[in-house]
Amino acid sequence: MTDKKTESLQEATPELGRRRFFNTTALVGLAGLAACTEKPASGGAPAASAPAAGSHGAANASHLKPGELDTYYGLWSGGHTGDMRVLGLPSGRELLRIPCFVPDALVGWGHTNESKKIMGTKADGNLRYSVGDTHHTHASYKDGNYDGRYAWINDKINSRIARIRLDYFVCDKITQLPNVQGFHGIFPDKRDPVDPAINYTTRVFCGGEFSIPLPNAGTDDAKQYHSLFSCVDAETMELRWQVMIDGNCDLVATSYDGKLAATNQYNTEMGAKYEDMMSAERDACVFFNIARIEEAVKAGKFKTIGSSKVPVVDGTRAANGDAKSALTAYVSVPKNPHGVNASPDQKYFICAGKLSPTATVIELSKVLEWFDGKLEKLDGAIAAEVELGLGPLHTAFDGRGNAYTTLFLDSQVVKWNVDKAIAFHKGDKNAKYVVDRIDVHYQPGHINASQSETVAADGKYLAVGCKFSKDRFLPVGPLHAENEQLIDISGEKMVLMADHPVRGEPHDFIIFKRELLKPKQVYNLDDFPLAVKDPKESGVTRNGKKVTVKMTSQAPAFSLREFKVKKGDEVTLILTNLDKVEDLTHGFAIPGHNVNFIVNPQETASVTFTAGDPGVYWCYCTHFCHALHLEMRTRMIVEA
Ligand code: RUQ
Ligand code: CUA
Ligand code: CA
Repeated sequence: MTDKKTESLQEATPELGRRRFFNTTALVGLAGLAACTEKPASGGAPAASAPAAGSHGAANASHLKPGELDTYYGLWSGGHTGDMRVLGLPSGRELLRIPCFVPDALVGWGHTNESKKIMGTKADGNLRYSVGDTHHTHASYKDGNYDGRYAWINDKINSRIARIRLDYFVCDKITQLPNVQGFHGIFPDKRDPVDPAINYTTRVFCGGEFSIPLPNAGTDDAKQYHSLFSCVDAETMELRWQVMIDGNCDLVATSYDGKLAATNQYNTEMGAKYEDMMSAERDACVFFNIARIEEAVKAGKFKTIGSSKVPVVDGTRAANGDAKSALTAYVSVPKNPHGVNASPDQKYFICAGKLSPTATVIELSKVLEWFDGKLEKLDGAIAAEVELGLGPLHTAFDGRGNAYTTLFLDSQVVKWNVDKAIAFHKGDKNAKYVVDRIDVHYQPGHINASQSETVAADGKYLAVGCKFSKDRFLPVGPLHAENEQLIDISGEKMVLMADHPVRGEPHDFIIFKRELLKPKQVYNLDDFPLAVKDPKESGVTRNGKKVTVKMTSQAPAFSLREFKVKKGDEVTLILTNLDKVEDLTHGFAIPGHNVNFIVNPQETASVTFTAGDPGVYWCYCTHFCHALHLEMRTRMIVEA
């Protein structure tokens, strides 16, 4: 491995290894940050601790005995695969992939009529989209902790938000955000800003990263583009309102009192080229006053854009100069910040610097004071701005006052104490805010700790999403796995516990106690309008060229041993799994007809296809269910 100290620009040659390449290219964007090529002296940074798995403090072992269950669930975004992954932690074992935005061959997502309806189809019945790019996932809250109802996940490409039911672990709704491109950050609120009885999530906030003309026609003058910050109703999944802002949105955070949401902005310059996006010394973290925005919507102070009916309020700087009526507040943060994260003590949002080697700690009570007209300068809400290292991206918390920030360029995680950072910022130069550093492998992006962004942050495990694995796993051709590392944070020093290869590109994740979920393992038959509740209802009905085939499955047989259709028929096949036993899933595949899907216990699913050439087609169960699984078949006889 190359030395992980930052390389100088002169060393940028085509032969450079990836780590070197990354440091040097990123440094082009760090012009003016010469001082930061040294490790920050401030805070008395200890040297990086060597990976010391198995040494002191490794109380959190990641290797479970056979049959032993994990103590935490992890929800991981799946990246290009457009799904959510469910992991058991600390083992890191992948338990399930929940398809959302992209078809999935195991469950038949994007093939069954039910899943196509959720994903969205064109007029011809085909899927509107079959690609996705999920980045961020967060779950619903009650009293500041996860309540196990829902999780949400974004699709950056087509600006869609998907909701996952955490009882059945399935995606049940997808909404496309109007007039938004590059939907990136996502965060549910944690309670209502006004009604104290609503102490749980009712809104989900979504940041639009790419600014576009609104409506999207005409001008190539990027200065006139805007981004929208959207609010989606957590239950109906419909848009409630949007805010038009200056600059762009990136990540999103919400306060525990429900009053504030915020998004960091790396392009306050409104540049269309990346050089332009880095021209300003400071960008911003823009705060949204939720109660005021909703009052403005109620009072009719909004417009709509294009064919969308969603109310859009004006959150631009020019329209919000008066604190006492402002809907938005732009706190300045250094050059091109990245993640913004809410500390579990409910007091701060922390913006990671990215192109600046710093983190900015913003005090929420001060932001509220500014909105009340009691704080003269908004930047007075900045409680600390301290150096951490090169390329800070995201921050997690242990509930003991410490923050853990990924340093992309340094390939490290830095543990730092928030109160001490504030003291240091106030002038106490003896305040040693950096507690520990650990090398990770390599170039970490997202980071999260067990229960991190809840009031129940427990400081046990820290997962780090390393964007490059390089030499950590057997080579498998040009495409490398990413490396997700698990770190024990129960002690003063961080201890590296495990490497896990993951298929690209998971981005973000949350980790929470297993007791918070109450998964159901058998569906309710009545939840499916098309359910075939009795095998006796099985059979074929015809309406012109439209044919409906109803069938049930009970191991090891389908209720129909054969069924007949005619060439060219539009066949809708409805299958209900009448087995009630946990873990008894059946599959249904038809050769030559592009059909394969599963039905879990008491589930109903349907597919529609055109019957092909005359002949016999053995439909068979694709999911091992019984000793006679191979015999579990039915014949589709297609007549001329
Ligand atoms: S972003 S590596 Cu899409 Cu979550 Cu920060
Ligand atoms: Cu039913 Cu295999
Ligand atoms: Ca910028």
